[in-house]
Amino acid sequence: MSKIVFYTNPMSRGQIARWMLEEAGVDYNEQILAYGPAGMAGETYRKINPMAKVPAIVHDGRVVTEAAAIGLYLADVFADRRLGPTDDERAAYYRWVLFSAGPLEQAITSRAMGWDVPDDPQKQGTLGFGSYERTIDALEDHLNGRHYVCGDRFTMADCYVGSHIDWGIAFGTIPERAAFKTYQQRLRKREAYRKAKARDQALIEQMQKGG
Ligand SMILES: N[C@@H](CCC(=O)N[C@@H](CS)C(=O)NCC(=O)O)C(=O)O
Repeated sequence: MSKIVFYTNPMSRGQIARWMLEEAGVDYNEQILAYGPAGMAGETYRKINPMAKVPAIVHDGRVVTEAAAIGLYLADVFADRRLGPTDDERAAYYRWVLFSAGPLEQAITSRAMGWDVPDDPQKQGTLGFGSYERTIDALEDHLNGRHYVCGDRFTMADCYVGSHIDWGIAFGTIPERAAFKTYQQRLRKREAYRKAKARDQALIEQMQKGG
C-alpha cells in the first residue's frame, strides 16, 4: 500500500483533512499548494481536482476530494482504527456528516455572503437548509446531551461536524451556544486535533515569515 499524498494549504479546509489523517494515524506526504495558478489552479493539480481546491488525497492511485468524503474514506479503508460507525451509530454518522456538508455549509456560507433568505415559508421550503436559524437549531438539538455526533464515542463524523463548529465559533458564523462550546472544547483536547493544528500553525507562521 503506497503512502497517502495529501494536498493542502495550511490556511484552508485542508486543516479538516489533516485532523482526519492524524486521527486515522496514517503516514502521509504533504504537498503544500499556494492559492492561484502557481499551485491549486495550475494544470498539474487540476488533473487531481478539476475544482482547483484543496484538500485532496491520493491513495494507491485513487483520488478523494471533499473534506467530508476524505474522512469517510479514511474511516472505511483504515477500519481497524474504529473511526467508522457501529450499526447503532450508522444513522447519526451519515445523517450529520451529510447535513454538515450540505445544509449547514450552505446556511453558513450564504449568510456570510449576505444572501438573505426571504422570510417566506414557501421560498424556505425549496431551500435544502430552510433557513440559517432552522439549521443551527437542528444541530444544537442533536448535540444537546451528547458527547459526540454518534453518542458516547468519538467517530470520524466528529472531525467533520466538529470542524464546522470549531471554525464557525472562531469566525463568528456559528453562535456560541452551550452545546456547541462544550462540544468544541471536548474536541480540542484530542491529541490528533492538537497535532494537526500545530503543524498547520507552524506552516502558517513559516509562510508569514516568507519561508
Ligand atoms: N467542498 C470542498 C471545499 C474546498 C474549498 O473550498 N477549499 C478552498 C480553501 S478552504 C480552496 O481550495 N479554494 C481555492 C479556490 O477555490 O480557488 C471541501 O469541503 O473540501
